[in-house]
Amino acid sequence: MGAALALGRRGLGRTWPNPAVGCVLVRDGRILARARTADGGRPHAETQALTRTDARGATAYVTLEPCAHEGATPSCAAELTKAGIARAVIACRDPDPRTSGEGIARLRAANIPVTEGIRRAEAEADLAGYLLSRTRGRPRVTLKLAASLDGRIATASGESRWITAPPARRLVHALRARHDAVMVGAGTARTDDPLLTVRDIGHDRQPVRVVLSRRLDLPFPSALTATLDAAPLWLCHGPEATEEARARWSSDPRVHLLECATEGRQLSPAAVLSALGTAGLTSVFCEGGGSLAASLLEAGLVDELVCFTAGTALGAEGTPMIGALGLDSLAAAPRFTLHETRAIGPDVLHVWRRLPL
Ligand code: AOF
Ligand code: ZN
Repeated sequence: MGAALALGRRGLGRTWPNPAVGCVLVRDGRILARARTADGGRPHAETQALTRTDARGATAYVTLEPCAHEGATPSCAAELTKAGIARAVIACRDPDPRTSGEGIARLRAANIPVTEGIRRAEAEADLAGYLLSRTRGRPRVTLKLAASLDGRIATASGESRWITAPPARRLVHALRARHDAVMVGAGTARTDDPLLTVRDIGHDRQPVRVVLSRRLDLPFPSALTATLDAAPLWLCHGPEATEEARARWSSDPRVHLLECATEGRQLSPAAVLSALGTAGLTSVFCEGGGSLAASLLEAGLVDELVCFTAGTALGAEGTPMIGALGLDSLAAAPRFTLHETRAIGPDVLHVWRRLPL
């Protein structure tokens, strides 16, 4: 199951809207075949592993319950049965209403013994994005913050690039690659003119780039529009976006517009995430700015915080990494538990998670 989990993890950011599942077929203590869900979500892990070996009498280790629904191709539960496996070991159940226990029931009905729950916590952590999108209709949200040791992301003059060193920036690219999408607010898109692509780590698949702009008044052209062939661009806007702005952006088929409800003077973070979930995203890596970070935190929509801290101080006049939260008591403050601490070159990484995942 460890091998299946490791394999599944390699599919993160590549299989949406489907989960990144890993499957290992074993007989007499030897691995016969292994596979993960293919890029784009099909074929499924089990189907692929089965094409690589004669699995008669084998034990199938799968990180997610095999699917039970028949479509253009038979279900994985049916494929495993047909292949003559002797036993199945499953880490966690699939909440997809078409499967949800039915995959396991079908295997058992075919007299295949099933053991479930092996390394469940790890599988649920790896598949958290998919599980959340199925159970709550929204992608998992990772909020990345990179700041000085006094929590500032820019000087008073607005200088903000390169607070952290190259090793942290490389890790950020690896993290982008493991998510289905990278997301920023309009302010960041305007002031930083970012690319939001994965670069310099030998990666071949780009996450979707999501920009929130209530009025759809983003600068044009920009680094984002110059790189539309490299990675898709999805713009979340409010009902107040003018016809002219909508027409300008929707004239390019590589740009996808999503209209979302507004809440006061900004887009509703819950509405944005629900639109992104409906569009198939299972995980989003949010890279700022401070006001988007604040509105996600305020709405209780941050599942993981990835904080890079650099050994520098920018002072009270610098821009804080999180905007106003409007808290009136400490008890109302969002709380996270520490998951990981690591030195990254000269910087420090803290990963915080909201419990339960
Ligand atoms: C598996 N193995 O590797 C994956 C599964 O649109 P479809 O037909 O591909 O079905 C999508 C559903 O398949 C998805 O919601 C989830 O229930 C399951 N994903 N199942 O047996 C896999 N990726
Ligand atoms: Zn399947």
